[in-house]
Amino acid sequence: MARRTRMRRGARLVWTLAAMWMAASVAAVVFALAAPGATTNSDPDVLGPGDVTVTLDINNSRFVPTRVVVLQHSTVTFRIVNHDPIGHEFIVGDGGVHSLHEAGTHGQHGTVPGEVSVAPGETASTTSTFHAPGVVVFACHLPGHFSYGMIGEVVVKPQTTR
Ligand SMILES: [Cu+2]
Repeated sequence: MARRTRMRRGARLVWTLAAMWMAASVAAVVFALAAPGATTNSDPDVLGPGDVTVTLDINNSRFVPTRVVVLQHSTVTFRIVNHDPIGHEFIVGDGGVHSLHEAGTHGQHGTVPGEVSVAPGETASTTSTFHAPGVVVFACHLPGHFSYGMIGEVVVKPQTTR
């Protein structure tokens, strides 16, 4: 009986410490957001940081726009609106991803983040997170579409501090 009480006290201590640690973490995050040096984005043409949504239209086998600019560490949901009477796909990723899809015979996309098929006249969405600054290409790799010019870029800008 006494032993069980002791164990309960021990468990309570662990929970108290956990609660104190979480409270300290929240305080640290709030401080970081408010402190000078916090990430800001004053450029209306640059999306992010955080979760953002971008709508890309497909007209006559072209993406519109062909350029999206985001701050690094942004998670972008691409909403792809296919206005064409034929199917397309949206694939965003590094060179290896595009080589694979350009050479391969993949069918429908939709399970891998950053890859989605879009049926004629339909809208589809996929989400991808961009951490490293640089340029990440998006494209459609249905036969002939890439070489026709169904390509665009996500420009990932480094986060700056004020
Ligand atoms: Cu296409």
